Amino acid sequence: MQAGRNIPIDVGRLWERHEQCAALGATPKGGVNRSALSVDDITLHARLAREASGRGFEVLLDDYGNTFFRKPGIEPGLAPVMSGSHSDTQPTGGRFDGIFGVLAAFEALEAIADAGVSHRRPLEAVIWNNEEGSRFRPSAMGSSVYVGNDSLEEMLGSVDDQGCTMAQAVAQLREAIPGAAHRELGAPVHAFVEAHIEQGPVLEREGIPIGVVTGIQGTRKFEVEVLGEEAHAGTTPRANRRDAFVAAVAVVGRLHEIFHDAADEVRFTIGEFIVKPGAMAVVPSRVWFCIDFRHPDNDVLASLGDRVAEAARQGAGRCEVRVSEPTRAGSTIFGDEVPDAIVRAAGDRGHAWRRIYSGAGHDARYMAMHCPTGMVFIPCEKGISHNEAENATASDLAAGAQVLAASLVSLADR
Ligand code: HGY
Ligand code: MN
Ligand code: MN
Repeated sequence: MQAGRNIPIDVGRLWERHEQCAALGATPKGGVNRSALSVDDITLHARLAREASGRGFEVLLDDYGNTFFRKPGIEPGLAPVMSGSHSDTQPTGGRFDGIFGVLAAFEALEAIADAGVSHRRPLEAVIWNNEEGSRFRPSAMGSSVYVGNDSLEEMLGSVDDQGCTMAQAVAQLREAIPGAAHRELGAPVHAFVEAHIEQGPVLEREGIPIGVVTGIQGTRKFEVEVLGEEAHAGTTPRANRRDAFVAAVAVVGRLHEIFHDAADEVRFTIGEFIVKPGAMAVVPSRVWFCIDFRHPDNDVLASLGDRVAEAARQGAGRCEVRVSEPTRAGSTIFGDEVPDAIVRAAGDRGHAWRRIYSGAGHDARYMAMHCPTGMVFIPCEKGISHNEAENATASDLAAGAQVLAASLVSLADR
């Protein structure tokens, strides 16, 4: 039992890597815009792959562009204990969402190697492909495809705004990591632990460095297309118009009434709204928007979510309306095994911790369908995330990586 073994984290190395990654896709406001498998993201993968090889870790790539760095264990044939997150960001993203979980896992492998701590099972750090879903839709495809929740063929066919398919983007990644070995999708994993910034205000407010995540709230994502007819803005009377914008505004109004809850537990967001053809003197013929709906209670997810199509039809008037639902994931409750290992690791190292539920989505949601799973949260400044101002302290990053490293070793000895 090595749960109490000291595994010193190199705070400087961990911070420096965050700085280097933040330079890839850096925005003028101090944030990061690094879309999945963009040139910057592929550079990041290739750099970590080089460093992994330099440390003697094996580099593996699966058919969906998930990248793994493996430190062998005493018994190489056993299923690995895995940790990691994503390297892509939102268009106005920050320096920690996702990449902290990748770099904490990488640092854990290095720190375990530096400390000469042995472990039965292999340890792996993973970069899941396309978690944010801002270049290729839907989100969290990498982990979802890995566990068989989404189809490989369909997701490789996802197309970005420039017409590039995910299959083409994954081929570019493969070229950038020529030495990577092939990893089977769905290969068994003994346990998965994801480290992440909290993206909310609780840990900072309470002065607690470690959140032991109990679960992730469920989500349904919809795409709504309203189709009308182009017409001259100066000559067409109201009765003759099929104005897609006017119809879409009515649909949105109805949706806001339906999704309003006095308790403020429902999370309902329309984050993207496109009007076509987008010319001042033309009555719009097409509106596209997406809905991000989240709630911890699966019954509420079902009953409210099922009203989207009806609200769209009623609001659309004379326009045609199409609704699709690319993502539906119920709320996730992690079992005890991994959270208990995290609790012990935090306690052994004298870090205050509390249990916490995740409002944000994570790859851990899909890994929980595949193997015992848990998450370590660390505080972020004012709870700000999906924002270029996102911030966290080097000491909190290191505390999270330390608890992660100890958790991985204890899970890898089972
Ligand atoms: O949207 C989410 O919850 C995640 O940050 N991608
Ligand atoms: Mn994230
Ligand atoms: Mn995010």
